[in-house]
Amino acid sequence: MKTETFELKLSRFFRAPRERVYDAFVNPELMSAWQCPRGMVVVEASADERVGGAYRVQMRARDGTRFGVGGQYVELNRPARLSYTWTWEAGSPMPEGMQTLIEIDLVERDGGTELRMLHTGFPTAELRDNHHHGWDSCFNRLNDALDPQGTAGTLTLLGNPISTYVRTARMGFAEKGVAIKLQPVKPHSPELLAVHPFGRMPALLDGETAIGETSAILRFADESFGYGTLLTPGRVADRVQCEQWVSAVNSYLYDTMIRRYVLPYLFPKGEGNQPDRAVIDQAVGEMPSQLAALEKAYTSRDWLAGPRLSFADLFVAPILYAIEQFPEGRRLLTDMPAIRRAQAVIRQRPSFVSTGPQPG
Ligand SMILES: N[C@@H](CCC(=O)N[C@@H](CS)C(=O)NCC(=O)O)C(=O)O
Repeated sequence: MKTETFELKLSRFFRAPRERVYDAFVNPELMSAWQCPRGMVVVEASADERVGGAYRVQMRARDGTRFGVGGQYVELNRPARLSYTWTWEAGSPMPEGMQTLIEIDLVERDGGTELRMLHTGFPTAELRDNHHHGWDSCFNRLNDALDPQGTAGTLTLLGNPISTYVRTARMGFAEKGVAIKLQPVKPHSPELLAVHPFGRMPALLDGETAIGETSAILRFADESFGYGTLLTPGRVADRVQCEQWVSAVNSYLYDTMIRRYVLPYLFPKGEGNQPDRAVIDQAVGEMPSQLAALEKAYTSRDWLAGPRLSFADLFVAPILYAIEQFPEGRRLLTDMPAIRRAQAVIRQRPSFVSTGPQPG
């Protein structure tokens, strides 16, 4: 009796010639650049480019676990088509010895290449879906490697550059040295709602993968790129501090200092289109105790959580900059020497300089 199997069909456009896309499946150096999902690295790739020849990819997760996958080339028709078997090795999260087949067609289109993949032979729909997520992430990496725009060809951040949360996310990518495209959108606009279910900014698109909420976007940036420069503190105590400040921004600091202080100045809704004084005055009344907590945290060093920059500083710096643009915020900060010292340091960083709000 023939048992049912499941198949996966994917297609993806790359701004690269067919030969180059074809090489991505047979050239070990290029295979190393993309044949594992984001957050992992390929530690070894080999390929014997002939029909019946073997290829193998070994990848490593952040916790050090290694997974191997490999198979044989079944058909090699450069640069239009190739097919190969795909089998996970022992120790991988997929069933060992499960043999599937991958067929790739490469079609020239719009000055680039459309890749069509058919991956067949999955024993369950769940395994097919796991591979779908995996391939989406791998193709994002392939795009990073092939697209003349690099990562900016794949990563689009949706949001208004004036938003402090958008600046936090942009600073995170800049700190990681990862180029992104910024797509200006309005809160709750259809384009934003299509990516972020609550219509808030920023939201990120990595190819077809959507991510909302600034801390999730920073987590994605931190763990997917640049292993050498983590924005998450290494020590548990510092990680806890970091999370404490991120939560404080999301729960109180943004609400007081931006939503009820800066925004009423920027988008006046009071009588005669003037800033609503009652709203502003109430927020100003809450600011000294919040700033005092930050002043205390910055007293012994320039960073909020541990010996170097972390998510926490990326969340806080754009807010402090924003309140300083208005009279009460500027006045309150004159009494906060530790905050001013620490802000002077972070404001020197290219990530801060390159993400400043546009004049007007
Ligand atoms: N918790 C969200 C908050 C994002 C947020 O509130 N962004 C503001 C812009 S700075 C926004 O979209 N505001 C629109 C609104 O409040 O409806 C995050 O961390 O990303």
